[in-house]
Amino acid sequence: MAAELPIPIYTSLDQLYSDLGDAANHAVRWNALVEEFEARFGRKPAYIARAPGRVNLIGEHIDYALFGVLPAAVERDILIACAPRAGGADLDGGVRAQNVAAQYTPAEFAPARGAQDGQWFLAIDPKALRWESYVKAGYYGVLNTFFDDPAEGVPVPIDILVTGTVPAGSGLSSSAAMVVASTLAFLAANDRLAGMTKGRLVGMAVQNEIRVGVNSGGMDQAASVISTPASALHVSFYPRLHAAPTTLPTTRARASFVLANSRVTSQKAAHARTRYNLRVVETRAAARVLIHKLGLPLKAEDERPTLREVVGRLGSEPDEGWAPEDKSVLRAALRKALEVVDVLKPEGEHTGVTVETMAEWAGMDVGAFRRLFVDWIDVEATYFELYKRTRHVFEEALRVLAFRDACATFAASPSPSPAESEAVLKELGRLMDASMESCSTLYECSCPELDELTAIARRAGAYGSRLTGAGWGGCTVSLVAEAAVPAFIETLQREYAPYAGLEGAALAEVVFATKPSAGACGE
Ligand code: NG1
Repeated sequence: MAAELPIPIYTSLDQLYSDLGDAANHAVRWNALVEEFEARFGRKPAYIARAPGRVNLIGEHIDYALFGVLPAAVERDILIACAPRAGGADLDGGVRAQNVAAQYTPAEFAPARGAQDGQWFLAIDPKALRWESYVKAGYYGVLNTFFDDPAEGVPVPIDILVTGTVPAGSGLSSSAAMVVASTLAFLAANDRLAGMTKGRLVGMAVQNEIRVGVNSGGMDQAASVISTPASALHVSFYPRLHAAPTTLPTTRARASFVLANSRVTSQKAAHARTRYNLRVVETRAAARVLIHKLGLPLKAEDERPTLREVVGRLGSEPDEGWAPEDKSVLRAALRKALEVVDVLKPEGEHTGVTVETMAEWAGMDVGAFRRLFVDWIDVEATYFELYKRTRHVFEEALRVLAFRDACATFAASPSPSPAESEAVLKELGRLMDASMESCSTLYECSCPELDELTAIARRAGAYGSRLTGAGWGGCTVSLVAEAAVPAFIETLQREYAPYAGLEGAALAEVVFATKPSAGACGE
């Protein structure tokens, strides 16, 4: 299966970009990076790591509840050129990190072992996030995996130069692309790439992105590492990482996914306490409450279950999990879960509940509940929206299954008629719209600009339009008939106020059709 394949290593760009047909354009960027590296560090890079950003087609904010999602890698990517540096013992593992973009100032750092615990340490301040924090997050994975035992030696000193085309804070996951590319660069420079599977790289990247202050699920890292051209990737996480390419109907039904940047930067890390991480806590607390209220088995007193596990227990899932391809059992259990989700609705006016109510509902004492859920990651809220978040998660998980089914049925048709093409696009569009509505009203991860941009997209003829990624800013993704793309972009330009005056390359920077692309690799 896809996650068990090794990381591809290419010796020429045609091998990587052949499917995309534009190796030549990319060659200019890669060559410029090599020259810049030489100019700055006085020698050629030994290796270039590449990791793409991703667009999530459907399945928002359900990866950390361990439900399957459907992202695709985009062509925009992060490249990291690197080379080990000859040096003395004082340079052990030292890093000179530079970024081609001038606003990201150079950094030098070296990992150190804690005097008490002997654990590797690199300073990352999640509150004042700097670009090299993502480089450090990738480095942590390599240090802890390959240099844990002092007998394994020390990492080499290294110079790295980063460049990228994934806009930061746009919901296209530049952060995961940075962490994945950085992990790859440190693996390569330390000669530890041999035998590394894609699944293992995903695991390392997910664990270490948490160091940057966001308790993310594994969707972005999986999409960045495992994706294949022209497909979306169905990624599921329970009971283990599983990834299956899903053929999209866009080529045969002549449609495109168009990305549009709202130009509101999604401050995911800065607002994690009241947004992203709070959602993680709300879904975990809801899972624990459901287990108690529905009389389902609890594995340990201090268990912090996920909503996916609740659904499994409700459907009597075996320990080894349901077969990932058997969607009918999961679908049935999700429907059953939706029938009982009302137990999370409080009486009275407020839709949310306090810590005291959650503790009571979970059959726990307030102190223990607070320690387990509220003090676990730094979050801030008076009311926790268990009902709304849980309803979104269960319904969105069902929408992902329906989206996959529609893609699979269409892919199985040997020569689809125009009516079949229209029908599948309408169905996917309907699911995308429903997902947007739910993100906006139940999950509350949209913002006025994203609501407006998706409404304009629908008026401009999109089959469906939704925010992609964490939300609170960033990009939308719309499904649009191929022939209608130019007119669609024009309408967005005319009607969405933040695009006023944009044309040519400046407009193409914020609105563009995307082709699903290949995952992380090295050259
Ligand atoms: P973005 O903000 O687009 O990178 C984040 C999480 C995902 C997922 C989505 C919401 C990170 C690295 N990624 O995506 O795991 O939870 O939000 O679906 O934090």
